[in-house]
Amino acid sequence: MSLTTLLVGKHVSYIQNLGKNKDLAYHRTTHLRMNGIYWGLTALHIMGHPEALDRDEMIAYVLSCWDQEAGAFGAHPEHDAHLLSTLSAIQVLVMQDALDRIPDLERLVTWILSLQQPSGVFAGDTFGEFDTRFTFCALNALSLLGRLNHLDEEKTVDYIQRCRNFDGGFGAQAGAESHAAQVYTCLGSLAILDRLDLVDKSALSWWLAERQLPNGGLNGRPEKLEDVCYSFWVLSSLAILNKVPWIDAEKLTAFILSAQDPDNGGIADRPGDVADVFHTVFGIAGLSLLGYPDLVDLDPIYCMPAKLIEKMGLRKDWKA
Ligand code: GRG
Ligand code: ZN
Repeated sequence: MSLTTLLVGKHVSYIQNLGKNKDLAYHRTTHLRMNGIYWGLTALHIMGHPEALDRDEMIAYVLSCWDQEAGAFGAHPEHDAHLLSTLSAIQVLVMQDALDRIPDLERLVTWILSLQQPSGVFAGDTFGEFDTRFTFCALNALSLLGRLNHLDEEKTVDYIQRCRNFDGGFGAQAGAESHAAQVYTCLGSLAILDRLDLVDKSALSWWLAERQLPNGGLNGRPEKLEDVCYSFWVLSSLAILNKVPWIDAEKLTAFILSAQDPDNGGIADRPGDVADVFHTVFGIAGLSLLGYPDLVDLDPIYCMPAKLIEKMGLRKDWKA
């Protein structure tokens, strides 16, 4: 079957059904539950159906994941707090216009700041694994909470600069190879801090444009397979650099649409694979950044509706 349009109705019911089928996979993914809610809700927002999931139930779930000992959010009730789930919880509360429901904002800000290491990078939790992903989560969260002014900006920027490679890209840690998802987290972090002057824009734009393969899909680094989620990691980075036209939009659109499940909805990493909510949101996000008809505009840094980010006074000037 040739898939040439976005099956909005199918994807909305796919997301609505995610929490209903409590099978083995559901129970094995508790550590991703909060992220999953953010991914599902964001996809619904982009498709213009933000109310397809119950608001009160969602807010109650987020609050049930508050880790009283840490003062931040876990992925599931009784789980330890983590930056990944904390950012998702904050993003969900922003999209539900319920930021004021955070149990203790001051403790939350203190917890996020406490994860910064002497080098400037952030750890994901108190166990100490560090990565530029977590730096981005911390900056994004502090920015949404209006508390960026508490951050040691110089130290943060220093570490991100140490992750910049000869090809213009960025890796997960200083010395690690460039990877498109880490490019997004480093570029997004620098964009939030208004420090895009530190980026080799020409080298990085070329590296990102070279991620497109003859089948239209994008990969995350040289010699790797195409994958729908890079439609977001690569395109959002190009959007931050004002270079989306460097990708062949028609071919990428066709690739994303071909990875849809025409029966049950959802989008997979590539055609023929099983759909999941992660690839569903990042496929739809990619289509929004490509200007696909009738989708809500997405902010490429925050991966939330542009209008919402604008209303919070956080939208950057893309013409700059
Ligand atoms: C607000 C959108 C948003 C995100 C929050 C958590 C986070 C910040 C970003 C995650 C970035 C990241 C590292 C995503 C993983 C992407 C991915 C497909 C990794 C797989 O890497 P490999 O090496 O796969 O297994 P390849 O494609 O290289 O074979
Ligand atoms: Zn993927």
